[in-house]
Amino acid sequence: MNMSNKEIAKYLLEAESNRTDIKRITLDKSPNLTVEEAYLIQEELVNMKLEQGHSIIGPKMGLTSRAKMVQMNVEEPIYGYIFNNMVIQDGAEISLSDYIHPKVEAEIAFILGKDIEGPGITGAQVLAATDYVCGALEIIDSRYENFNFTLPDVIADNASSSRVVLGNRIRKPEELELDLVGTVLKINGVMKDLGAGAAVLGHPANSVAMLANMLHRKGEKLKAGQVILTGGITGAVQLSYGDHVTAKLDGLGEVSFSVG
Ligand code: OOG
Ligand code: MG
Repeated sequence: MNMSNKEIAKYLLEAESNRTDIKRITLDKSPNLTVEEAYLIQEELVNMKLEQGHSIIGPKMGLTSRAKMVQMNVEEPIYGYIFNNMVIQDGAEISLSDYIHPKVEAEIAFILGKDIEGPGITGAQVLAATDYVCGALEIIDSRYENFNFTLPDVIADNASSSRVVLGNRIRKPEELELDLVGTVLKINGVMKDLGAGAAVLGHPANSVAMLANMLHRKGEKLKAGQVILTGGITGAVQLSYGDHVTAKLDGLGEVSFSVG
């Protein structure tokens, strides 16, 4: 039985609001789903969130590092959208009961000073258009059982987006060598994963460039003021009750939250 894009988007949104996992849509609901169609479902889902009164803080990239591609068994970068109601304050406590099966990953975020419009955008152009960078923790919470999905499934599901914690040490991009930013992800003081900015497509600015070029295919662009997550440097780590999560990024300080 094939459902319309709107029906699938609604089904995914319901799983999110009921905090119940669902089988990936390519299993039975939409077995022949293509990447292009999956982005159309994502567009419906994004529009439904906008209609609910939420606003976009920026698009995000996902599956931009080898660590993430290997972990999720998906070989291509994707994008999704982060909304204002997904932002958690640095140091805050989240409640495990608000999620299905959340995981956390450490990232570098870009805050744009100028619009960036593809095609043909390079990392250097991105750096010139960026006002600030900061460290971030992204909480992902796939709506699919056991985070089991194919490329079109995860695109339709807004790239597993759930929450983001932005670090409060913001820096000008030229003050750092972003590819060399060492990153350590710790839970309750125990190191869970580590990496450097270069894990993300060689340099996190390349991730924003790829995003601008992908958005161009839809006639869209990145806008001044948007906050862009460039994708997990580290693999994602499952969250449990009582966890205190910290990411340390060289030159960008610490970002943290707790799980209650
Ligand atoms: C998809 C989301 C990927 C990242 O940073 O790689 C992502 C997933 O792994 O569920 O946000
Ligand atoms: Mg991410």
